[in-house]
Amino acid sequence: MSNTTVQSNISGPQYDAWLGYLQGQSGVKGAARKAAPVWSHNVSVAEDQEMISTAIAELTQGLEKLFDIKPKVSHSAASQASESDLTGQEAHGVWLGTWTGSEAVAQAFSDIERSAVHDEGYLIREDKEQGRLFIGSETPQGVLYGTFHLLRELVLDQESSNGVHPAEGRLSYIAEQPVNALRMINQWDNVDGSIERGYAGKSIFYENGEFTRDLGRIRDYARLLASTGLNAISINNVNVHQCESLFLTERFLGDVAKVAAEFRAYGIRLFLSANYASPIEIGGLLTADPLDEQVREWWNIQTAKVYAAIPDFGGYLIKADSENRPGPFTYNRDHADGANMLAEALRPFGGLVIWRCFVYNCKQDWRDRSTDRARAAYDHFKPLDGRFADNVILQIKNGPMDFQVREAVSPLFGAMEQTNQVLEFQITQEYTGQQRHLCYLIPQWKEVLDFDTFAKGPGSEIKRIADGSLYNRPYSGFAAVSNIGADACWTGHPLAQANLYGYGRLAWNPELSSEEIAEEWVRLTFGHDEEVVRLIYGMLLNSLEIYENYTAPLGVGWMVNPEHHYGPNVDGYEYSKWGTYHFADCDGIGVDRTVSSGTGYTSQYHRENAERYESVDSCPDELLLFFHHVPYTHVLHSGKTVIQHIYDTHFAGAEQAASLAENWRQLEGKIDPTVFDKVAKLQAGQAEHAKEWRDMINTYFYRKSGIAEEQGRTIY
Ligand code: GCV
Repeated sequence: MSNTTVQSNISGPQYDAWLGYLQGQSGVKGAARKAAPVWSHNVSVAEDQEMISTAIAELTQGLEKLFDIKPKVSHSAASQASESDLTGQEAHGVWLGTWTGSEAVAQAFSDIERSAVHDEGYLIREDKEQGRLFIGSETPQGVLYGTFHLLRELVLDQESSNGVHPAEGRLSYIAEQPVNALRMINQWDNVDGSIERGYAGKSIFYENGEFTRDLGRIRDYARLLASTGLNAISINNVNVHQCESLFLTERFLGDVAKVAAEFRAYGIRLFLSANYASPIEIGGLLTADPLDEQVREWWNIQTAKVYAAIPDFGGYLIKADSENRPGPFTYNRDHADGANMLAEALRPFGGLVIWRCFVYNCKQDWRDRSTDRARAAYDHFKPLDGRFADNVILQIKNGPMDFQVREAVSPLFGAMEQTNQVLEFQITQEYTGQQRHLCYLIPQWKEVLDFDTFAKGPGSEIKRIADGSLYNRPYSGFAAVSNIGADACWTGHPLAQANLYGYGRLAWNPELSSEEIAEEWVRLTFGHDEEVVRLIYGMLLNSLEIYENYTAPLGVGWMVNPEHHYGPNVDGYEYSKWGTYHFADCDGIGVDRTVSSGTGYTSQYHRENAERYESVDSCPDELLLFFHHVPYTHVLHSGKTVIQHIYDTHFAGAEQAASLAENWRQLEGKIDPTVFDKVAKLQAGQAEHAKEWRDMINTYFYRKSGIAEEQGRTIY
């Protein structure tokens, strides 16, 4: 898969993921191949720039796989590509480049067209009469994104065998601009080779306390990320241990620089998670107080060393005062003090501090009902609005708890007008089946993005806070915890690749629908056999609701085994210190987060949402137990009682999980046998495990409530 001299030694079905460039009707070798477009035989380039070279390598490799032709690549000076030189056979071809680097490309678009895109945005024009295609951008990065877009369109074009020439329908003119500036992925990889919350094997970055030598695998990952439009990565766990703290030092900086080079070729900027207590742990100081001059100087010097090794280094990602990690609280300082100290060190180099807001009391007393973990991020950070330096971005998880299958959206979005913010999702399926269960997460993320905060009246959706437009912030965007590992198919469950792909596509354009993304991914990955597309597409789109059905009901969350978080355990976190309770007793269940009788969390939302959540009558069913403690006999808007809803969804969910397995079995013979077998096993396992969930949850609530299931189905 690699296009450089460093080759990864991994291969196998699904290693290419969505970049397999399948051709023909079903993507099966030997199927009818579409005729190669006339322009595909020649590629002209006038610039000598690394990312443009990457774009050419990707383009030639893609065209070769798709059409079995080896395009001729001509490198020419910018002026040579003028109109008079475009004659004969050479007049057909692809021209790619930046406005300033390639005259031919610049001339292919009008001033108005060019001014409609900037920075990483790009334009594509196909001139069918002349047999030419142009990909242009202000930046080499934009040219690379345009190239991946072209290749994607060429694969998706293969579907239209119904008389419409694909290029007419899809290609003739494309203008694209990313909606979010920062489109980042966070690795939770440790230098010992393990991955916190990783479900796809060991790290591709590290083994046994050292950086990997398999840079080819890292480059292959970079190309997967870039092909979806991602442009930033932090390469180590936010829980930074002693050993990874040394990434900022001579011990590891050379290795970090090598990894940065692999990502740079694909336009991806490298960040490091840093240990807030580094001045003590690796600097030999006695304090990490952000206002201490020596501490500030230590960060300034260390940061300068990092930039000497990696001039385009992105900056630091910080988890501080969170889950036993060190932070400014130790010195009676606040998070603005801590973040601004690092911002000062990074500012001379154009670096960013990405400071996480996942700050809560993880040593809570379960008897104390007044402390509410959901409140914590807002309570800590809202008072600091306006105090953060301009190169600090707060990274806020999509919900106030922790990536549950259903929880409310974080009220911190819409609460900090004067602060840069990045929205954090979790692609790795910590609480959503750990890549053993199928759970296509894009619909969940879409709901978050489309949520109206009413921060500046109607139309103040979270996507407008994440993209910086609502508050006109200089830095903003998306971050997400990666779901990949050294597994040959990258993601443990082959269909979990759709979440990684979808995350990148959504970060580029949050207006894409879950359906569009699913269909794209299935066609790119499995080809165009209509039965294959229909079945996998259906499986993906139903999977989140199915998972929610047989797991934690009505937004209550957390009914999982402690620590590893896999499998049902209703009271697993009920008497613990983590602040994750459901308060089920013999009469009812749920957390009262109202102002009138509970923790007052509802007041953290703007009026329209606060009122909707405060009242049990207007609170949406799916979040009822997140906001209210109600009797089991409470009647939902659906007309069912809470207890019957629990029973019904769990019976339905287990049946639906069985039908996912059944759907997949219908694909035998139509999918690569290794992938078929792997997914068949996983789906059979999910179906069995869904029964376990069903029976544990139903039995628990039947025993607690003593209320019989209306249809007399088996509960133990
Ligand atoms: C990296 C949850 C996870 C932790 C994770 C933490 C975080 O608590 O279980 O593994 O730590 O979130 O996001 O920092």
